[in-house]
Amino acid sequence: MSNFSDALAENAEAVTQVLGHFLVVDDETPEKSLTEAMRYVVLAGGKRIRPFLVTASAGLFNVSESSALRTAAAVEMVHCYSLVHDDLPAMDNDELRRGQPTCHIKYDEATAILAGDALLTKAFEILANPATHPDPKVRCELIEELARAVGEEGMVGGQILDLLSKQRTLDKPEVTRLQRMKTGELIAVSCEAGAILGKAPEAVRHALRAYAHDLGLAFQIVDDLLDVEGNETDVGKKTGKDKAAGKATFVSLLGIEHARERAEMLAEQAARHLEIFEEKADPLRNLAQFVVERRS
Ligand code: GRG
Repeated sequence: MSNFSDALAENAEAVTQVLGHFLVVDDETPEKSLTEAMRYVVLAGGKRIRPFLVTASAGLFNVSESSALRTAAAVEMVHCYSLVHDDLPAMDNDELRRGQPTCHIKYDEATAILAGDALLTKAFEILANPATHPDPKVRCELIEELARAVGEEGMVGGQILDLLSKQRTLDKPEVTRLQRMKTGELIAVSCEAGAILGKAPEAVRHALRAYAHDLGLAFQIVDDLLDVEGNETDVGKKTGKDKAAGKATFVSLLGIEHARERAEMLAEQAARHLEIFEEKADPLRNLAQFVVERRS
């Protein structure tokens, strides 16, 4: 697994450089505090799992490094926006993220809202640029799929279900649907992005979607486990929040042991969907294992 950690770190470094290149602070402008806040958010680390999914899936289809990294950076910007808005007082009201003060604590609430908004829109600006892919149809499809994954049918819809879940305890199918929307759809589009960039046929895309579906659920179960078993220093954010909020999670519904077994089973199942890619999909197989073994 240490080779995989190196590969993840190397990819994270490459994506971080591209992110930095897209967000340059112009000291001459009065609005520079907004760019500073955007940089603070995206350059704060994080595991960069979604960008890894983009570049690993792009690697299956001989996509150029520059196309893959630009798309990976756009996806990470959307992820970072969601974290900034999720941490706001109106949502989860968190003060720690990736081991450092959340954006609204470091700056202020208005700046955090605007930094999130600007990261979301910047992501689509990057995808629309011909430097991301010469074929406008490919760029349109990337934009459409990402927008669908993070809008009301996906991440934002999942977030409202999550907020509403404080009023009523959800059952297992409801929690599964919520999590699939809130975290699963962005993970799925990250996997599919490589196939879109590589103009891959539908059967191949179907296999990647099946992998991503299982991976997304495994990821979320481990996230729930970390909320119960992890500590603030390792996880980089406050833990024990789900129980305090009285929220139904995979852990509250299945118990710790069964939740862990389910996550491991899903990661194995995810890897089985990759057989058609043979050893070229090893980075995606290793990621599935990493997701269930992670401690942060
Ligand atoms: C506010 C529009 C809006 C959406 C919020 C995804 C989301 C919806 C909120 C994030 C809050 C959260 C803790 C969700 C659970 C799963 C998750 C996305 C965890 C964070 O992702 P990691 O572990 O984080 O990949 P890093 O920091 O490594 O990038």
